Amino acid sequence: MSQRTLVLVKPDGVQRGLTGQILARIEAKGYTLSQLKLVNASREVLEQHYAEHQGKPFFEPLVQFMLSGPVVAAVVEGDRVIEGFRILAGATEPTTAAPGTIRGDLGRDWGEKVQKNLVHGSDSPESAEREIGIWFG
Ligand code: DAT
Ligand code: MG
Repeated sequence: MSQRTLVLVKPDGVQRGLTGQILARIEAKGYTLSQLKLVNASREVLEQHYAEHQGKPFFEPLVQFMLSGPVVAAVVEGDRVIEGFRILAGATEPTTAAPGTIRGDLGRDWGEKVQKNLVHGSDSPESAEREIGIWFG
């Protein structure tokens, strides 16, 4: 069944010039980009987006990182795309993300409090609809 998910290319991905490669992997997999924009996120948007992590020690560094430069936000569509994009992205920690994944091939740890792990992908249909609403209204 066709689904949609929210994908973000985080500030590290945009700053490193990896947006094209990341979007190309999504398209090569056969998923469809249905909405796409480059945006400087506001603190309000980020606090809503990361609401589940409020109160955790990495929350404020994470918000600061996400405010550090523009992000690319996309709505991506396809059968089982929510699960499929998370597999394309790889595990949260770039160092241990499997080779062949976006985070495993293009990311690494940088000795900082925040995981600069290049991309975000929604983790469930409920999260996807909530996050698409936050980023695209
Ligand atoms: P994911 O992005 O794989 O869905 P998540 O939703 O658990 O991971 O966390 C959101 C982001 O927060 C993640 O991409 C990087 C950061 N993060 C998560 N856990 C962290 C930790 N223990 N230390 C530092 N940053 C963390
Ligand atoms: Mg998550």
